[in-house]
Amino acid sequence: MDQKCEQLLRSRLQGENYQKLMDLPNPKLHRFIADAIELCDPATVVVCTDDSSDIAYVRKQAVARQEETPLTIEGHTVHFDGYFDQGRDKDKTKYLVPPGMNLGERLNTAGKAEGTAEVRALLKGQMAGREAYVRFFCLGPVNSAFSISGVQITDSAYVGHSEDLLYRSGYEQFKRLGDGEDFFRVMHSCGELTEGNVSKNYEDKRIYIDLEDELVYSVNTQYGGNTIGFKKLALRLAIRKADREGWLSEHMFVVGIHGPKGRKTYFTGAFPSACGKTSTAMLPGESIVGDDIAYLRIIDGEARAVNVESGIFGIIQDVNSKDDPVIYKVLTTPGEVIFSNILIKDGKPYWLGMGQALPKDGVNYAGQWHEGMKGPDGATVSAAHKNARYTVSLRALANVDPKLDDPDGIAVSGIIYGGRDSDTWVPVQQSLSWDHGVIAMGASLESETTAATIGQEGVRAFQPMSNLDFVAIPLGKYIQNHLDFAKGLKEAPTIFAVNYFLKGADGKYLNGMADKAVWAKWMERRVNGEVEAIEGPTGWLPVYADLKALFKDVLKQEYTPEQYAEQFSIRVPENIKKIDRIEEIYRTQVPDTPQIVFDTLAAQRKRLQEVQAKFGDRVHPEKLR
Ligand code: SPV
Ligand code: MN
Repeated sequence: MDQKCEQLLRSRLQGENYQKLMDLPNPKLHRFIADAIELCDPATVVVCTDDSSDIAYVRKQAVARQEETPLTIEGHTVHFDGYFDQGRDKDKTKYLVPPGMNLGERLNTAGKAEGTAEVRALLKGQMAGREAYVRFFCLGPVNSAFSISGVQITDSAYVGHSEDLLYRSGYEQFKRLGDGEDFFRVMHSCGELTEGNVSKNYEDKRIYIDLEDELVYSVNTQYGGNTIGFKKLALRLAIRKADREGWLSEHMFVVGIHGPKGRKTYFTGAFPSACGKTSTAMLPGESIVGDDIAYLRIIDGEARAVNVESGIFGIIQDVNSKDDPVIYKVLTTPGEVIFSNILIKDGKPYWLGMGQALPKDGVNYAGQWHEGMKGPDGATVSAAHKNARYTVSLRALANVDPKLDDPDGIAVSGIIYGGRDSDTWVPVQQSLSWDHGVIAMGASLESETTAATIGQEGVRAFQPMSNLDFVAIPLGKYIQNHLDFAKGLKEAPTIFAVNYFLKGADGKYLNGMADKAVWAKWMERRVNGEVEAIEGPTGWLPVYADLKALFKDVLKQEYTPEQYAEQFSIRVPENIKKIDRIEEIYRTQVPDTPQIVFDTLAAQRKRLQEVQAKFGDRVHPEKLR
């Protein structure tokens, strides 16, 4: 360590905090912490190990500093983000790219030198008078081929507390790293706070990701998706690392679906935010490994996946005792839960779609709230924000999978792609091959926008692999990596596409929320060769009799031939239009698109045109037999 760095750390870190940092003999780490202290100027710095007393300290500070307020139920707290800080801010999130790095036009970038100067100027002195926390985490299970070490310095105890619920502690992992330089770094400050303890200068919010140095800067924001460094910020870094090293870093859940005779089959699934991802990962009766981010590697010729995280930062809207009994129980019984941006009245949390009437006043993300109140932007403020969330450890869930921390992960049998699509895809179908699944399902995914990101909702948007927001390499290369992944496998996982949001001519959803459990069981049977399917132009389709039996078995419901016909008839013009849209995007905006993408889409268009010529615009699967 150079002398200046050494002196700075010695003078700014007191007693055991200095020792804890020095016990990690890593010059790059020391330089990072010294730089952050010098730049942001915190009053004190607390270095946290994996020790439960350090973790408890951060949790207590979150309350002491009023970043969180305790609720009536023991262990529950609420945190509020600012009115204009309620989702991931795509406009304010940029990749810092050095000269010569070309990421294509779709990504939001800034020159590394200018961007770094800009964000560092905003961070300057921002921790003054405040305590900062140095936190070590391990992405993926510790001590495994998947593990990536990460360090974050933040002046938010809420962020630190959230990370304790969401990630595996990584101080000991850093010890194993020795003086290795292969780790992610995150520097975060909430910036100046208002009296209500929210980031005041939200217009100067910046989330800048230095891809070359694997370093993230975040300032003037508190919302988890912008500040919890090891969620989407590290995902972007991991996608690049995976590209270099030949594995996949995905916006995917991992779930074990139970089949007959005690069988368990693992699936990963990529859905854009707020499109049923967490609720699929948490299906009653199934086993959850993770709900948001997965790393996939080839180990001994097998596709293996781990949950990068060990907790859930989940959307709370529509969580109710009937549809989501497992998480509902966690949210209503003692244990560690951080609620964010919900409504509070008399120490009790309320959220939209919780299955009971909401109070007409209380405290929410706009402050003291009453029904009909207008926010600072003139819009009517809803009781709770649509992107209100809960943060819990997966270990609190009754159905957490025993392989959560397995260093070898789980064997992936199926991969599911799903988006919010009101008019095109059938509720569930299986791809014709790995390449077809990657291209016509994953790379062709579209989804209507939601409140998880700031901006207009309900707009159909291109969302390849549900990972577009985070893909930090040229998109064509990212797709090629998926195509190549199967080449290293003895047997590729089966790819499926689901659509929970299909609507009928009357504009009403054709499926209930619970139906996804049936599609999951069908996919499990299919992977294990236990149900037949009908080969259609867009993929293999379920046979009515199998779904009827599964509806009865899983949901104790009748499933009529009319429902099947409406849900599973191929909507030919819509599917052709979709191909036109997707092809146009790849042709005009993704210069490095592999040729096989165009070939696969063209073949699908041809198949669609052929069935259209024979059977018309709506084609019942039975006609295809
Ligand atoms: C998502 O929006 O996809 C999330 C939450 O999982 S965030 O941390 O905001 O990314
Ligand atoms: Mn997500």
